Amino acid sequence: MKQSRQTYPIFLTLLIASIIGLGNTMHSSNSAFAQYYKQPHHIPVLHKITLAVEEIPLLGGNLYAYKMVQHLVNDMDTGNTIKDLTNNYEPGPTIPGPTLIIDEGDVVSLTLENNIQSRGENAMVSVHVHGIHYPITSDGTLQVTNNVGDQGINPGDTITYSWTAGPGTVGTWPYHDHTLGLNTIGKDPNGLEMSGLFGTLIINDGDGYTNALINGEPEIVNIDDISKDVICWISDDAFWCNEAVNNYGEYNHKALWENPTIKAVNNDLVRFHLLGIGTDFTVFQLSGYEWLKPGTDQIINEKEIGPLAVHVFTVVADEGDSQYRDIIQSHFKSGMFGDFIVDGMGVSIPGDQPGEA
Ligand SMILES: [Cu+2]
Repeated sequence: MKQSRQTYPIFLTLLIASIIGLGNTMHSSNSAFAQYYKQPHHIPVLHKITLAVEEIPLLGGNLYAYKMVQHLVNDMDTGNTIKDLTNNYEPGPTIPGPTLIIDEGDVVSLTLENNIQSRGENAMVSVHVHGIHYPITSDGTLQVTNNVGDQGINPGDTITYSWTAGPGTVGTWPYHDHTLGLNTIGKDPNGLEMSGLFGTLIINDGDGYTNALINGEPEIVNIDDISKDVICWISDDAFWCNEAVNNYGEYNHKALWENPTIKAVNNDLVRFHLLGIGTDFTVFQLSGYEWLKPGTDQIINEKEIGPLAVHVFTVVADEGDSQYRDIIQSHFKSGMFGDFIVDGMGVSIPGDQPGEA
């Protein structure tokens, strides 16, 4: 959202906050959704989410993907549904899987369905998540790992996991299958891009702020003012991306697939979430841009990212064309780059889906 973006030098923010209290001064969004979902004094909600695992038919069942079946936002106390977000997601399975965006303090009840049909009974899938709190019974791993039981499901079954975004869980986190993957004991997360079963959980700061480099200065920005979140998983040979566009406090999710053309509108705040997958280290660049090393005021313009490492930064979109890329020679030569174009529309163009040229 471009209207009335406000940023605050950190010293000024602290000064204002100390005088009149952080919550009421800096919130610019007025949609009804934002009032319960994104207010600095966020009231925690219960997300009732159902994901399904489906085969991507293009490759004859060799690839799998998570699909959003339902996302209800419920009142924590009454259980009543406040909002049904289901239609904001892609209707079909995507790689990466649906991006789950919640706030610190929220609770998630995640039900997984297994719709794999081509492998008989032999296709246990699960969701194992990082970063958020959960009981050992919601680990999504096999008994050999968790010592409790196999926490996946065979075709036709469902399983429900319980997550709590307690204090200290703010961040961008991977979720992924831990039972179908190439490693039969489910212990090694590397190589999961071969199955396609991975996705992203974003836990936003309960106060609603993050930091960004604005006109060369570190600033605190309102998460409501971020126009889009771009999520790219960096495998050994491609960027697998999707995005969540902020539509007045509600996110519209779009699958961008492999090495897409990412677009934004001039001056928009764009938050990138990069997650490593596979076995190689990559060195990420976004040509012409600098950003803040997370948690610091240090300005950087490239970042090494290893398997299951996460790197998040926010930039101001600057008119013109630039390129996101992995500058490791062998990766770049194999096509690990794409355009980041800032124009008047800001509508990203998906890359190839699995099985396409
Ligand atoms: Cu993991």
